[in-house]
Amino acid sequence: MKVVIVGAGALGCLLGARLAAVTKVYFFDIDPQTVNAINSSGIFVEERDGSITEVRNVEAVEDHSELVDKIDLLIFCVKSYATRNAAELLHRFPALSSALCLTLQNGLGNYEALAEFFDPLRILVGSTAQGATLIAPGRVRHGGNGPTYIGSLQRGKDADISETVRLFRKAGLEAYEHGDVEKLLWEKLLINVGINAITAITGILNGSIVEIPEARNLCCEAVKEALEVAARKGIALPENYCEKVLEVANATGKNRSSMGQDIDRGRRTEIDTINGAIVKLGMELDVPTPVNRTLTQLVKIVERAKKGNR
Ligand code: KPL
Repeated sequence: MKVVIVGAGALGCLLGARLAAVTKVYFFDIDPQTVNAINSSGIFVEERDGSITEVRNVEAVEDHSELVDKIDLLIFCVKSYATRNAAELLHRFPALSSALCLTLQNGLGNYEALAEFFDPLRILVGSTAQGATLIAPGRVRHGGNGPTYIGSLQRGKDADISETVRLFRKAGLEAYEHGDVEKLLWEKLLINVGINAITAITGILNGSIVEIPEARNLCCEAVKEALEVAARKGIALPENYCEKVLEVANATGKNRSSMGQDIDRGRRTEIDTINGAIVKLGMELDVPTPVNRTLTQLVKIVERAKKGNR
């Protein structure tokens, strides 16, 4: 199975490094510095015990036409705002057009963006709790192991799902099939709704969400609104989901959320597909979402201010 990791960020590098032990892995990234770093030195993973795993047998391309091998699986790890552009670019290329696509990204709308260009029957949806932080292009710190769940929004995809799960497991990644990926996406979304914006705006680590009472309350208010939107959409989630979000904040306590890291680096955030997506859906479904609206606006202010400083 030949795999292309679309987006050599933190998660992309980690997954690519693990999968390269059992299959041919290419990286597709639009950043020339990243592509050069991977092609000249490979991927470095700083493991949790302090050791370094060096992975040399990978190739990176900046231009999809450099991919001549027929590709079996595209794993989308780009930021959610870049999914549509990446899919538009990649689907035209014959080596990729019949590949299976798997999105493991944060936020809502990734499946829909992929389905504009790829056959919806070839798209798998998943969520991973692998923790990773990008230290430099091609260099990643492994923050923690966690399960990856993979499923489909279409019926009859069991063979593709189990083959992909098998590939992950062969590479030493804990992976499972999931029968209700819409619920899975919402569960991940709620975690990001409750943690990411607050940590991004305030500069705190994930664990402080649990420790600081005001942060904890705000997190639960944002999650409560998102639960109301989910319920109006017919997605049943436990009412006390904030407890689960707080557990994740605690378990990833020493980490800065991905949105926090984006803000720290002066990069665009995924706010529009996380809290912003709740606001948009809330408007469509007539559910008030003032907390998520304020968090979205505050992230945008900080994002602009930080970009302006660069
Ligand atoms: O998914 C995450 C993110 O930062 O995007 C969490 C789970 C909040 C871990 O940081």
